[in-house]
Amino acid sequence: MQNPDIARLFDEVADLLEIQDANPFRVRAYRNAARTIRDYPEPLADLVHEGTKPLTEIPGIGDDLAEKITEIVTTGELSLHKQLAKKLPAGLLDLLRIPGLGPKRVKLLHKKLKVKSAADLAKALDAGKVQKLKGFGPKMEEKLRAGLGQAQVTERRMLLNEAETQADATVAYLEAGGGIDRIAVAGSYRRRRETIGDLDILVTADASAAVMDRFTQYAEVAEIISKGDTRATVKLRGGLQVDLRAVEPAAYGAALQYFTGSKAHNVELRKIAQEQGYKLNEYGLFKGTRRIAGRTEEEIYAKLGLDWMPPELREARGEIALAREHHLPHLVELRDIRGDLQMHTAATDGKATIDEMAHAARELGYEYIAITDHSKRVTMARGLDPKRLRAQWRALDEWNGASEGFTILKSIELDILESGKLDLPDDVLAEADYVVATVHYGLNQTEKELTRRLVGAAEHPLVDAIGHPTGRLLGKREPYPLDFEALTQACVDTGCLLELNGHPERMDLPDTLAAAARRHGARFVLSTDSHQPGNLSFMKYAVDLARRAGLEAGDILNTRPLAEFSKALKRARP
Ligand code: DGT
Ligand code: CA
Ligand code: CA
Ligand code: ZN
Repeated sequence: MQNPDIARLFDEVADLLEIQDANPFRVRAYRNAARTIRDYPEPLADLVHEGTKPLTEIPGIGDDLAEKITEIVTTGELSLHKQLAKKLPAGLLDLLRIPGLGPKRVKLLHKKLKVKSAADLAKALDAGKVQKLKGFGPKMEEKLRAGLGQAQVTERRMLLNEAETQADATVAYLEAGGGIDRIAVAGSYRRRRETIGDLDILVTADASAAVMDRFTQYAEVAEIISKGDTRATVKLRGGLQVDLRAVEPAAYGAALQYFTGSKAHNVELRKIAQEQGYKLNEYGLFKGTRRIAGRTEEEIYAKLGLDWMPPELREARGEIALAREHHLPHLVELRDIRGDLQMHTAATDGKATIDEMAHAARELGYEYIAITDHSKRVTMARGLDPKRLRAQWRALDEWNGASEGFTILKSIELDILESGKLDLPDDVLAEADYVVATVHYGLNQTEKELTRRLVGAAEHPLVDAIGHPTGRLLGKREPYPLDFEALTQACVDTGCLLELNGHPERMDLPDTLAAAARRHGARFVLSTDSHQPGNLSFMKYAVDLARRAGLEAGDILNTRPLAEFSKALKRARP
């Protein structure tokens, strides 16, 4: 059991409890535990098996949760989860995957309309019953209709960081068996999409049948879907499907290219090959029946007159034309990043102290960070009022005075209120080093209202950046309605930055919007929205996102040394 699998079980327990009207504190305890476990840097299964450190030393994990984690790791199941699930119709949990439906609404649909499945919900919608329920209305009805369609066509996708945990563990397991020459995870995973449908693993091996045997014996496998001598497909316990293919070394590059995709990129590429009198498939590039390339991706692209393209760009969004003209962008890399511009501490909804966050950031080689706790409107997180914020800033002045070679910027995640006003007065904002403004409330306003709020914030002289600009939460909440072009224009005009938030649940801005903003001349910052030191490693996902958007280091302000970064901020403009 990997950490994400344990976390998912706890999340589902929280959902089940909430649908069954359990004590809200109990629900919260499971949700918090799920989050902690998902972000925990070491596999909990190792802790359980090796017994080096008691689980209860993990913040937020008491005796009861520790016992449940041990049960999950040792038996692969959680009896509480089973008991709770037994009390409800099986289809009810599926409803939670529909955007807009949380446990509260699912509970109402179940109680009032006897909805037990997606099919029931579709019927209730058609009968016009749903919009009469309290808290639903015609707008929600429309959203559910759209969500229902989506949920039916697209199966559940896994967040990139969870898929990465599974990919790393699976590859390590396969390699430990020996006999593998080359191994790569291709597909959307290699393209670093923010969600992953399934994993596509390629190997070269002398005895491929033995590799397939080992693969299907992997302890994390819940179901073997198919198995042959050169190919097998399994489903892991967490629900993720994994394809494993063995190929000959002479075709490895061709297979890697083909299975990396995207499909749209491959279709374009195959057309180019045909135009030049070649045939391209997963076995190689062929002239008649003779294979003229296939060992590496580079030689295939080169034979077609193209530069090698980073997988992140292979979405048929113009990268092939750029590769032909030798004009591919020089994509930003993780090592270009010198600071992290969004994180929370225990002063609001984070888990660690300023010192712990700073220490961890320093270990990563950063030169600076911004502490961006919430402002007061976010009461759920005990957001900071001017008095508490100024006290924090005094502490930061002291910290900075006592340290060398590392700076903590005085900052705030400033709420843009429903009215469009900012949550803190200008005299406070003027004392900050960096301000990132975000929207958390009034998300059901119209596009016009939301656009006015965000554009207004971008135009404010003391707002340096717009954080998680679309507000999407992957698999949970759709972006709010927004005229993104108007926001981009305001950012370009005023020098306001757009944040690429690399928290795996956000990945916001989405890559296509970030690419569009770049074409308009916008500038960006990368951040993790960390709530504990372990989250700071999410920066790699922010970089993934930036690369998919075609961003270079020069487009991103926190690739610059502190003095240059600060000078380039809007607030430094004369
Ligand atoms: P996913 O798994 O939904 O996150 O996305 P992918 O891109 O990993 O898609 P997947 O697993 O269905 O297929 C892996 C790659 O194999 C895909 O990116 C391109 C290639 N591929 C699959 N089907 C086709 C096809 O019909 N035509 C072409 N040209 N390539 C295909
Ligand atoms: Ca895939
Ligand atoms: Ca696949
Ligand atoms: Zn936020």
